[in-house]
Amino acid sequence: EDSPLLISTEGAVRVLTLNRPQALNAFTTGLLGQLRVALDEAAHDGAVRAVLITGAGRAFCAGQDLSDPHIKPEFDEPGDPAPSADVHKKPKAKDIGNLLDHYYIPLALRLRSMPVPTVCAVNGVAAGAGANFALGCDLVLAGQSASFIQAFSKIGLVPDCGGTWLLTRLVGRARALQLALLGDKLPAAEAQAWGLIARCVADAELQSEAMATAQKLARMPTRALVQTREALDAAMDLEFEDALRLEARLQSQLGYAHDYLEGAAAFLTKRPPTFKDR
Ligand code: T3D
Repeated sequence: EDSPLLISTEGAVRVLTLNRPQALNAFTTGLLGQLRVALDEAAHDGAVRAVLITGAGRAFCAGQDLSDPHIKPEFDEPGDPAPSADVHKKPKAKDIGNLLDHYYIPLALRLRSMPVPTVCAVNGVAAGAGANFALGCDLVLAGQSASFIQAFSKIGLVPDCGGTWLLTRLVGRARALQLALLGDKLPAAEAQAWGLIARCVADAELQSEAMATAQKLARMPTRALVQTREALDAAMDLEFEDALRLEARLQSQLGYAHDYLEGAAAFLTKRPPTFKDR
């Protein structure tokens, strides 16, 4: 069988492609594990200066693979097709918390703390954890036919993979509740209008636009970009003065780094800069 994750490199951009198109790239423990290792490798490879994540086929990712043996409910009586009100026929609870502890939480933390910028090219539907994994990337581009679904409520779960944190910050409480309670499909154009994602682009241009964005980020001062992400996230929970002090602390470190000296010198001498800090 093909690998559930394709890994390639274009210049300084590491490209990760979810590759289970027959199941809309739904996350199995195998895919989740490979994704985390691939992000680790990109984080530790000094030649990588941006990561681009996308999906193969018509979907980006349908979230947790509900047929994965780690999650599929078991029934007391073999062959019982559906859970019943009868307590003796209830499905045995699978330990979903365990799946989150071992796979989703480490993956979401890894993504959020990448030492390089991350771009997501959402090429089709992104549902459940697939949507929130995409939204965890720094810049999210989506094709016009793509959509976002907080599918959790429909199967009796709460948003995970950072969804509660991300949605409230990205679109505010009212829209976060609308998405999370109803679980309806939000088309990419609306997702852009809501501020859930950075850009909705024509399907035919998605991959080239996302790659151009990742290549542009890869040429920029990586350390400053990553500290910008950290400062923006921290600012949501800081008093104004504390945000000013955090900015000053980061600036005083960056001010001594190679990239600032290079950036300022290149500007003053009217030549293109070459950044290298990570
Ligand atoms: O353990 C835990 O659950 C904890 C972790 C939770 C995190 C989560 O992500 S929970 C949310 C899980 N995801 C979903 O509930 C979404 C389920 N999928 C859908 O609602 C729909 O498939 C879509 C709206 C995403 C797309 O609809 P559509 O009509 O374009 O495609 P389809 O026909 O429904 O799906 C195509 C195939 O993919 C189909 O297989 P088949 O019939 O051709 O053999 C379908 O079963 C399969 N597929 C889609 N999503 C999943 C899946 N198989 C396994 N798991 C899926 N999540």
